[in-house]
Amino acid sequence: MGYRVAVVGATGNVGREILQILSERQFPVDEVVPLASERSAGSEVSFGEDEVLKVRRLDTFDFKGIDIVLSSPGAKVSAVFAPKAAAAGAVVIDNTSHFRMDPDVPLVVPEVNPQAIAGYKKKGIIANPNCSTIQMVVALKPLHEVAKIKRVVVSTYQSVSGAGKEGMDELFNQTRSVYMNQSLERKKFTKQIAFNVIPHIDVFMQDGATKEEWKMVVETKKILDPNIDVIATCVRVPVFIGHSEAINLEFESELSVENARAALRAAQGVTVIDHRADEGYVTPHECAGEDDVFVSRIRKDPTVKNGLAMWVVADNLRKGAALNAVQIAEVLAQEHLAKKAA
Ligand code: 11C
Repeated sequence: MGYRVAVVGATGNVGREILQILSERQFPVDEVVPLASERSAGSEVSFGEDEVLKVRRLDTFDFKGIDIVLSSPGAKVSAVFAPKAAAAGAVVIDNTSHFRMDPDVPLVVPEVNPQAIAGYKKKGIIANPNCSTIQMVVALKPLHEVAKIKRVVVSTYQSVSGAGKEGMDELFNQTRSVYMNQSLERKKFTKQIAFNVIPHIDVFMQDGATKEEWKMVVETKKILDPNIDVIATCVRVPVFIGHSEAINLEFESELSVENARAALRAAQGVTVIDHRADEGYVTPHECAGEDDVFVSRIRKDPTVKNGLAMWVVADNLRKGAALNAVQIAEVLAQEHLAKKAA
């Protein structure tokens, strides 16, 4: 016997990827229900190679009988429907920022803190972290285990798909307009994104950081270790899929480049491609469609005691969102809802 799974935000970038990954990984489903706003209801989405599912309305849907909800609408939508779905008996794995810092909601990356999943019982909700945090903590965890990390300085190079389908359309349309000598339309981003970079993702906070940067700080502390200090600069770049991060680490004790590479090579969900030669590193273009977090350019940071620098890329729609959510559902199904496993 399998599970009845609802996918909320099924027509968005992440929702479509969730449907694809559920099918690819043969998650044991009896039924999959795609849900979205009234505007998208009635449209069709693909599930696997040859199934087409009709999208239903989220606002009037009755979650009774649904076991797991994989959710990726806007944060305001999650705030309203997730507690209702949980009250009806479903476990909600929510991809929005709304519940992440709630102490009664676990924030989970299965390679890093799978034990936290048990906390779902408090509210029936598990939060999926922000994409830029997920790929970073997957790469930090194996290093933190061998030589405690004290401080992280990270600069991100985030693709436009993090801003949804409209973000991808804006990059495409602006690029075309530049080549056609037409005026550029700007809706989603605060500045021109074609042939540019924008050091501004999400809203500004009081201290001058953006909310995206704040998320990387507080989410890393919640998932990995509250004692790690993090400073982030998050930048939008004209790349369609794949977030990149230049990370500088300061450890409590010395960690050689060789031992760091060995720890990362042994870690689940990490691929090390690190040759000091042309093409001996991974770019976002190459990681699109891949599941792993890729680590390259591992080297000493001689400007601090016990420092290392590295380059980390991952597909933000897969490991940064949909895949991480499905992996949480897999652990939930195998270890917590086991009575219903096929
Ligand atoms: C971006 N990281 O690239 C964001 C998207 O808190 O889940 C995901 C926002 C979030 O724009």
